[in-house]
Amino acid sequence: MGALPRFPEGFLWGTATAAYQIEGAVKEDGRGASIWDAFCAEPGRVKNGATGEVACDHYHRWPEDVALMADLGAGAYRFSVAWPRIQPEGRGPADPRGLDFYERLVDALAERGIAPVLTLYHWDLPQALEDGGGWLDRDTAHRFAEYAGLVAGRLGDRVKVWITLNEPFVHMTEGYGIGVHAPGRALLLDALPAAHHLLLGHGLAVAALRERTGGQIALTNNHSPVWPASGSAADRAAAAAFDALQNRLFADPVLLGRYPDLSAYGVTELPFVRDGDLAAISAPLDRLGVNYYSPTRIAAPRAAAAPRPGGASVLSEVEDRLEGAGLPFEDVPIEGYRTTAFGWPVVPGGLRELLLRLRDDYGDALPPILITENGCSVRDEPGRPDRERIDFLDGHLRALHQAMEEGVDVRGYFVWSLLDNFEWAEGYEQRFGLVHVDFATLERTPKASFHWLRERLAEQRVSPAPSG
Ligand code: IFM
Repeated sequence: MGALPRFPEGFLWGTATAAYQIEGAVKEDGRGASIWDAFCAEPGRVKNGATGEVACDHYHRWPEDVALMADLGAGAYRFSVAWPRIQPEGRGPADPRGLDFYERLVDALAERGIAPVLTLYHWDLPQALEDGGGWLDRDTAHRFAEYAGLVAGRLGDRVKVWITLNEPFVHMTEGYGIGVHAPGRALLLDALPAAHHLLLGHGLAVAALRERTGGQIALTNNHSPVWPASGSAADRAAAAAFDALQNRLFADPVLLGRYPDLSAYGVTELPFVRDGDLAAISAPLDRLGVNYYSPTRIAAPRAAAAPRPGGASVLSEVEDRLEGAGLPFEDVPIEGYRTTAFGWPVVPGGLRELLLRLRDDYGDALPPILITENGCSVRDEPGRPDRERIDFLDGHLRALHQAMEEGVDVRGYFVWSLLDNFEWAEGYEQRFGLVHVDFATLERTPKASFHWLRERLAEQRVSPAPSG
């Protein structure tokens, strides 16, 4: 291992977090309820009954977290704003206390020379909007643009990059499609209007942001190279169908102004799309945020579902429902790679493959890319060598550099995550942080990967590192 190849001058190096996963203080300073507060309160939804009520208590400990970033030598920080802190009911005037909190954070980052990269929506919809239909309701897109305007009205002069949405694919499928995330709705393909309204919200927010900021504007998708399980025509068709959902549904409308072919799902018309929507959705972007974790391996669905061993866990119920839904693909394990604590295969080359593919598929329509999330969960404790995370980051950064050498325009890389945090339905079991958090005492302890990255960032700044 050792020094990384040299990345270009001005490349943004940062860490990423999200409001509900770290802030806590869910009832403080007028914050309204979010769909995640409601979801966590439902028994059986989140492992061990965990909630984001305290999380990392970042709402109070943010100065310590900013100091950690400065110590790391990071040049940027990607965080998200909790919509219910700004508009507790999802509409109407902003609560100044919410804006004050993020203003203090942004100013403290600037004092340390850390560029703020602000995500407006990382899944914490105000519950009041969900009560009115959430993202299934077109009005939520308009409410989102209103909220974007309020945040940009206060911070438009200071935020370098604005990301409208984080991973709308995950939000739609897990939140509205199969219900393992908030708001816990299991509508399968009837969740598609949520996809369109998220995209419309993105497009309307871009317009609201452009009026109020000269900062760069982006959307973050999570992308995954899709590998057919075999060379058979059936497996290749299944992989193409899955690709349309995971990679194209939230990228084609934005970059190309049209929806991908969803006929494999029996979807040939999208009655909720109105005239002018696609023009709003495809407003030019300055950056595309790409989150990468692993490839996906896809096979044609089995003709008859084999009986599933084991009890009726939430997950097996979901899988049974999916099998019954007649989807045109089946997710199959990737073998032959090490896996993270989550069980995700570690495939650094998948990042290069994905970036080359985005370039080839979208050509001139592809804006410069920011890798807005990449990282892994490790079963770690302070004092452990944290070798797995170091290997993961080293391998992925080398693969990223390779893709850049092959001509993909990437301008930054953000490790998920700065801190161990609330990992959604997994509660606190999956630890993604460069910094260990003891959830009993909230003490932060930088891990070996933090120290490793600090050294690599220092090398990038001070001397030309050997390439190759
Ligand atoms: O923790 C999540 C994050 O909120 C969105 N992207 C993937 C991460 C790891 O699962």
